[in-house]
Amino acid sequence: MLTIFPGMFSAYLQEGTLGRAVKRGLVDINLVDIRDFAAGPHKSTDDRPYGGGDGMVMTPEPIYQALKSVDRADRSLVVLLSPQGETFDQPIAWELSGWDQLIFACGRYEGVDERIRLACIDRELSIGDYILSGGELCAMVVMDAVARLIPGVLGGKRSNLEDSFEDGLLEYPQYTRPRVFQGKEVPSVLLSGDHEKIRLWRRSEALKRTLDRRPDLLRKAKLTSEDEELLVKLRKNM
Ligand code: 4FV
Repeated sequence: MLTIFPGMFSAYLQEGTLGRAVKRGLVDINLVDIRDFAAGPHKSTDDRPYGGGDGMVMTPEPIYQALKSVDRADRSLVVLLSPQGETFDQPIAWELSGWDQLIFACGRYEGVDERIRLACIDRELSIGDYILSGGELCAMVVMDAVARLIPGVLGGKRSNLEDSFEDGLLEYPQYTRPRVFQGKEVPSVLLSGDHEKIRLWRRSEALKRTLDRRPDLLRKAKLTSEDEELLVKLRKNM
């Protein structure tokens, strides 16, 4: 992580899936403070934009020197998080999980000097069409999605292959104890022990939910002939 706020990552790297992955040595996180590479008494990392206008721009030199300070693995990719980037999604998470090293450049202010983009950045990613105050949260989002795909990070048998978007569909509804909550029962099929019936119900629910909420995903999803049959029934009952 190349950032002027390394402290933003500390707590996140202690907790949960990623914290465990770091403790188990499955993922190695290196926080590089760009300000350590800034010159001058104030170690400033930003300046006014040429051509005028509001806000400040991150100066290229400190970012460049911070990047140069990183020991590069053979298969290493430099990622800039910015609203101008490609929209991040699960297929991109899989792609990124295939690299040995990901170096995230976290912008602040109005963004980074364009020459950093041209000189140092391999991939530019956006986490969505809205403006945040910095790239750090975006880097955490991408890092979290990628880390889950690293073998062993999700621990033992738990596979991420059932997650939403893995096969392009939204995930089916999940239930756990108690059997009755506020008068609402768990669908009986889930209590039947009939694994084939449960598998079919879950697939149908995933297709229904995707059809209702994200029909755009259905066009891209890998659907089986069984899925197509289920969709015919679902569309009939809509
Ligand atoms: C952003 C996004 C994002 C823009 C200016 C940081 C901010 C500030 N990055 N997806 N959405 N970045 O809003 O990736 O420097």
